[in-house]
Amino acid sequence: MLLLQAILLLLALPSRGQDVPVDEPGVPSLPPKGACTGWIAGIPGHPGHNGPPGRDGRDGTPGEKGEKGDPGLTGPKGDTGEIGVTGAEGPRGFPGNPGRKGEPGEGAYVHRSAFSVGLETRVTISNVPIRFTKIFYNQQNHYDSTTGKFHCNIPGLYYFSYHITVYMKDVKVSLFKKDKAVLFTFDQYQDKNVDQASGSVLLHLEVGDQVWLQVYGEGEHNGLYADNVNDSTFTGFLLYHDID
Ligand SMILES: *[C@@H]1O[C@H](CO)[C@@H](O)[C@H](O)[C@H]1NC(C)=O
Ligand SMILES: [Ca+2]
Ligand SMILES: [Ca+2]
Repeated sequence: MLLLQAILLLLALPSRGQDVPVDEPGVPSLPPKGACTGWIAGIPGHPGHNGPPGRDGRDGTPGEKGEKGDPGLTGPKGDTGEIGVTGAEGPRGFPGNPGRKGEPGEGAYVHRSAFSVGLETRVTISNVPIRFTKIFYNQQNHYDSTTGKFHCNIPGLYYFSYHITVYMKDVKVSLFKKDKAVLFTFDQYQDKNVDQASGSVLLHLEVGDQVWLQVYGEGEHNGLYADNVNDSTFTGFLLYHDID
């Protein structure tokens, strides 16, 4: 645009020179009009060359502040912070549901020990174990019918009882544990009568302990009796086994 204005200015300069002739050396003045009627206009000259570029202009005033730019991209994730202070203990929770029923215990069989036996004949000998040979129950064979003794195989608390029919003679009977009488029963026989002598006890036994009945004392106190319809019995069983 500036270049085009410069060209137009150069083209306009000669016409002004025609209106105001200036006498300058080297520039021929035009002849006055009318003096030369035969004057013919010459061929227009060529446009002059472009002048040298002008000096740089002064710096313009700063423009208005631009609009705020778009937010930048999200930066990388920061480092993990330090562990905070432990909080206060929470309130107690509700009780849980009842658990499932447990499996049957494994020791049901090994902790069984029981016997129940009876007399089959009169007892004639004192101070020896009474042999009960009528077997009501002796599944574990912890009672030995050949000796009349119970053998402890499972340590624990045992219950023993006896019910003796008394006939013809008095009865003094005791329950022995490890060669020592621990329970005594006495019944006096009355003529033409049948009596019963009985006793029961709880004893703690260790493995190997033996328990039996025996007529004790001096004299004839062996009136223990049994027949088909009058029994004399001896019973024992494990109540609680010891827990290791
Ligand atoms: C045994 O008991 C019966 C009753 O059941 C009786 O008749 C009998 O006389 C008793 N035995 C003895 C020796 O008394
Ligand atoms: Ca009596
Ligand atoms: Ca009686």
